[in-house]
Amino acid sequence: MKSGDRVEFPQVHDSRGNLSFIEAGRHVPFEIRRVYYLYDVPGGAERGGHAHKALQQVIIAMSGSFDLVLDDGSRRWTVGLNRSHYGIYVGPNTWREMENFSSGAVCLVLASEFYDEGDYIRDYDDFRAWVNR
Ligand code: T46
Repeated sequence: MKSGDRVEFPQVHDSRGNLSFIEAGRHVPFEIRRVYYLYDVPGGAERGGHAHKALQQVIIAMSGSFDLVLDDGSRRWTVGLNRSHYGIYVGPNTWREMENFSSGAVCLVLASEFYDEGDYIRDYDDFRAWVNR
C-alpha cells in the first residue's frame, strides 16, 4: 500500500442510519497501537507539517471535511476527505499537511506505533534530505 491510497471500511446501510466498523488485523494494513483524533479545529487552522520515518497511519474524516496534502519529496498532491467509511493511508517518508477544516470536523487517526517524537521530521528541508539520502 502506498501513501494516498484509500482504505475502505465495511458499510451496513440502514434506514436508522449507517454503520461502519474497523476490525484489528482485517481492515487496516498494520497493527493498530494508537488512536487519536483532532476536533474543535478553528477556522483557517492548519495541522501536520511534518513526516514520519516509520509510522504508518490511516486518516479518516469522522465528521465534516478537510484536505490532506501529501508530499513524497518529488510530488505534492491533495486528497479531500469528507466521508467516514474510508480513510487515507499515509506511510513513512511522506510529508503531510491538513487544512480547510470545516466547522465541526473530526479527524480520526489509526496509527501503527505509540507516540514517539523521535519519529517525526518537522523541518521540510530535513525531510527532503531524508528522502534523498
Ligand atoms: C500526523 C497528523 C495527521 C501526543 O502527546 N500524542 C499523540 O498521539 C499525538 C498525535 C500528539 N501528541 C502531542 C505532541 C504535541 O505536543 O500533541 C501535540 C500536538 O501534536 P502535533 O503538533 O504533532 O499535531 P498535528 O495535528 O500537527 O499532527 C498529528 C500527528 O502528530 C501526526 O503524526 O500525522 O496529526
